[in-house]
Amino acid sequence: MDANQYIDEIIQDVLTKYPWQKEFNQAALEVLESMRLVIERYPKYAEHRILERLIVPDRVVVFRVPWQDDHGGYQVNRGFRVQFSNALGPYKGGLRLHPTVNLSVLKFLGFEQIFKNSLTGLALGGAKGGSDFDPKGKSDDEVMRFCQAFMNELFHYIGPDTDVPAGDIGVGVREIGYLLGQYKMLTRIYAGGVLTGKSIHWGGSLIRTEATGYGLVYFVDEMLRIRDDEIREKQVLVSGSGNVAQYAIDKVNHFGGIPISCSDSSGTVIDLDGIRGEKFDFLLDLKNVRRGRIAEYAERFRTATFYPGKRPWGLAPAKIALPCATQNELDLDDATALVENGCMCVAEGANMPTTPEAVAYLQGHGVLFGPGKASNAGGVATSGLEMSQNSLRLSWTREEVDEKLRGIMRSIHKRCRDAAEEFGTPDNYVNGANIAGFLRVAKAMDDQGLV
Ligand code: NDP
Ligand code: 2IT
Repeated sequence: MDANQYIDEIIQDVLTKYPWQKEFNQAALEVLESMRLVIERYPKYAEHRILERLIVPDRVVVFRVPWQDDHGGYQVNRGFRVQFSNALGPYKGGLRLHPTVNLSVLKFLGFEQIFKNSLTGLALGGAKGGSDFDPKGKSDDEVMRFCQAFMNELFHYIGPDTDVPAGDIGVGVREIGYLLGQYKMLTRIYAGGVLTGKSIHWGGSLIRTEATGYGLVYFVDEMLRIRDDEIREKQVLVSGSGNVAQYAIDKVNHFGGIPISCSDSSGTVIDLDGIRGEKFDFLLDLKNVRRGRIAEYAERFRTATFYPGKRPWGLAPAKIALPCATQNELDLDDATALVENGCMCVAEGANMPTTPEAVAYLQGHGVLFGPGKASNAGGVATSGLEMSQNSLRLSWTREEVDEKLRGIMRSIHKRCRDAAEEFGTPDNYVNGANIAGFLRVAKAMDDQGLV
């Protein structure tokens, strides 16, 4: 068995089958490249066609979502759920509401979720879903009617032991509330464990809201320890200003670092004085309550400057960069600017925010690079902890959940480093995450026969 030839053939097959699924192909190719090392050592996984099976979702559900706007107008969106793999546990992964959502985006997210969930060490399969609905500018009532219409179809396919959706871009506690309400109406069952990211007042877990951002910074802390370094007093560039960005900023402050940027799709705010205290509270209120634009931050605080249409990466020097908005938001030019400005660590809060060329450049210049499927796994890991609490009918304290989250991030970091080292590419967290994530899933698939 020539491992390289075998992988080349699978890559060719993926590329010719779905040339238009750019995001999925990008995510699949990255994993397949890491698999060259694995197949050489485990030819049995090639004989058993584990990779060919893993790149095809178990199933994809596509449906119509009809809803009524506040003016009585009829609206229609597309709804999706990609159930990728349940080798390790029930399908698990978020729902994204954004106009750019399509099958390619959700397949990339569902595929990465398999490896991410495997890395957590919990019993979670991989899935993703969502809609091309745009929540921007919609009233609460419109969002509610949309969520109800979305659940009218989705409820057939989910359940606490079947498939457990959660939040992602455009989906937070408000949307999860409307979704659970409709699930209850349709099934007459209070199955709290069917969704995670619930309000802490009715079945949610403490720390789930904070978990992705906190986990990301715990992961960065582990990476820096390898070089006998720490976050304290380092300037940190953060993109995005949603759930992940907010709590990454919060945790950077806890560690004594200086978060100096945040952004949204209209531009970037740089605040060299640090986004903290009253300014951090303003950010939370602006984005979570008033749902306003980030430019307002710079109108309110004189320490800040707003750069319309710009991403953060070249705007100010920083040792650490945390992309926390969306896919492919940090390209080769951005990576070059980061390195020129002395950046030594990039960790992904978003899913696949760094383009492949940028990843190669950063790794080639000695920058510690944490891929999202490892560094942002704290969110789904805490979703797993929410499911455990729902099954136990108990709630753990903030401290208990936070401690478990930190322990999980530590062990993910160790799994990545150990696998990277064992397979001959030390310090390469991309290979480490792909290989460690894959080996657990592959063993489960093999144990469970040809299905
Ligand atoms: P939110 O909806 O809370 O925030 C998204 C942020 O990213 C907003 O600031 C938004 O700006 C910006 N953004 C979204 N799309 C674009 C775009 N196309 N171009 C520029 N900016 C954009 O989402 P989350 O914080 O939950 O998610 C952010 C990232 O983290 C995503 O990649 C998600 O998949 C990933 N992630 C989320 C987890 C979670 O638990 N929520 C867990 C792990 C990963 P604007 O408001 O202007 O659109
Ligand atoms: O990308 C992700 O890991 C998430 N959006 C969180 C998924 C989850 O089930 O908590």
